[in-house]
Amino acid sequence: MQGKLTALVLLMLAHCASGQTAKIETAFSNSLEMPFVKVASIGALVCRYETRVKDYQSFATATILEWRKPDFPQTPDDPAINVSFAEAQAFCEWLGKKEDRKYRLLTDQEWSVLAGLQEKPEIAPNQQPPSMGIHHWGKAPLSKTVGNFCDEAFGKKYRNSYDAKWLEMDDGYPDTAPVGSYPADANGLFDFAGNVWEWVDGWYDPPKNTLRIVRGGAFRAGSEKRLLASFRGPDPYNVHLDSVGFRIVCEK
Ligand SMILES: [Ca+2]
Ligand SMILES: [Ca+2]
Repeated sequence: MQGKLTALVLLMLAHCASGQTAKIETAFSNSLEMPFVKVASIGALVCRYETRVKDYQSFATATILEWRKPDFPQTPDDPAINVSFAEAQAFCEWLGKKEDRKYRLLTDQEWSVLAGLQEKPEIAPNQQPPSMGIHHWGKAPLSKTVGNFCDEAFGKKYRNSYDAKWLEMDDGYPDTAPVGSYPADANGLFDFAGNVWEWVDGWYDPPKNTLRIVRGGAFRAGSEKRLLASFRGPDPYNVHLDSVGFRIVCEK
């Protein structure tokens, strides 16, 4: 019953958020009650949420993984952060074994398709041209409802301790927000733009293949360059950052 209610609420939220009559249904919820939606453009089931603290805690507890908490408070529904690329992959493997399903991260190319970019896949991620006019949330102007970015709420809290340019608007959250605090995008995905950067599968710098990729912007992202949908954050596979989490895909 609770699962049905959750699906109904998500459907209503997606409906209200889009302002359109497009029907976005949660295809299924897994054993951690992570809701997935079928996204036709990439032929996959994509989790509507960034992986949450409570999801990742289940993995950390089961595998006795040491997991460093951030310097700011988070609810169980906030996105899991301080998770490396390797650990995000390990979460997918653990969950897949537990449920006899196949989970993985989105690929860098899939992310671009979901962001509405028409990139040439033969061009390396670090050579892709900037998507001028297309931001993580699309072509609409920046507003406080497009997602959780580096805004005045961030500025008020970190003004003396963090050297960043913040946006002249207040989205209400200085650091991470509980997933689903902002409207879903046209695919039914929450926080695809902002909140936390998300690890994607692929190499930033082929053929050297030394760095992994994060996409989508985060509560620490405020510069014009980092708000473009084409922007990739290059990071080592084993780094732990308090603005980086991940989103998973289910293949079966
Ligand atoms: Ca914010
Ligand atoms: Ca995100």
